[in-house]
Amino acid sequence: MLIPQALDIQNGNERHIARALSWSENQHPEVLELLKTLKGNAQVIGITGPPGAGKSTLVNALVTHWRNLKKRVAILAVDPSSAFNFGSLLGDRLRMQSLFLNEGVFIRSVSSRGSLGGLSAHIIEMVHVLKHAPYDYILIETVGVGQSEVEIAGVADTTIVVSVPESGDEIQTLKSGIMEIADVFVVNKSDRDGAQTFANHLKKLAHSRATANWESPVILTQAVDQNGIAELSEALNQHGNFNKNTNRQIQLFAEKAYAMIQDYRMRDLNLSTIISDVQKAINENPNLNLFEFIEPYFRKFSN
Ligand SMILES: Nc1nc2c(ncn2[C@@H]2O[C@H](COP(=O)(O)OP(=O)(O)OP(=O)(O)O)[C@@H](O)[C@H]2O)c(=O)[nH]1
Ligand SMILES: [Mg+2]
Repeated sequence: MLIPQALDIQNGNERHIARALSWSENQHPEVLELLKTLKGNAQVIGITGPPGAGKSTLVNALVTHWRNLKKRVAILAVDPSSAFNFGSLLGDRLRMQSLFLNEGVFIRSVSSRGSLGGLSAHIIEMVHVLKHAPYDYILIETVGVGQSEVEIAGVADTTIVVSVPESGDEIQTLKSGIMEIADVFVVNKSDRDGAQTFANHLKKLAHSRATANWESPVILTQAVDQNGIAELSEALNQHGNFNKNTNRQIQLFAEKAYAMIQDYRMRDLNLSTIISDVQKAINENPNLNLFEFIEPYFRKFSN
């Protein structure tokens, strides 16, 4: 079995990169030792938005743009766990095949499995591996259903929220949560009616919640025709530079640390073990007290 080496990852050896990513996904006992030796500061860009908004097309367009500039890109495609989206995922695989053939582009699908309402620990680890590898940008694409889009905001340095002009209800959806996570707004399919009006609405919203340091720009794109992509890339670079100089970095680091601590603490604990513990305890004491029962687990955590 190949043991992933930091130096090989740094040199861009895809077998070593892939193996290290598998170590994270499978919670290999030595993954922590490996991760401790890795470092890097490529910009991590999350891209989210409702199904069909054009996220995958945008990823394709951005990668095309960056490859023309000789930039190297890694893509993590976060699989929605529900069967409902399976069809679109297969479509993505087919479309992404042209990227696969492109040297300097690395693509990996990951599941969005099991996180406790927080960040998915294995995705944080996988991003850490990819940062050590020689990529200029790391893109994470999620399907915007459920909470995966909010999770991604904690992993990404820069979050793009993609929407499309046609639905007036869209603004309502954006207001209810995912608005907060956008560092850059994209109005894709801007070839359609109402794109400019919709973008103006978004601009007002973005302005109303701007900080002294950053107001999320609204970029109109036509991903299928590569329109607006250079402008989007420029906005991403600007946000990347802005990020280096603010408290936001501390906030992001702390959120990731919190998610990882939570994950590692819970690792040797699962519901089926607890069920069998409860069975034993109830046999001994039919009036088992819940809080007496859980206390030993806390003690286990605190050493
Ligand atoms: N008219 C128009 N169509 C576009 C544009 N960008 C993407 N599309 C089309 O919109 C459809 C959905 O695009 P995808 O890139 O698969 O969207 P997605 O957000 O990745 O979709 P899911 O992965 O299912 O959430 C495809 O048929 C694209 O060709 C655009 O700028 N204009
Ligand atoms: Mg897609």
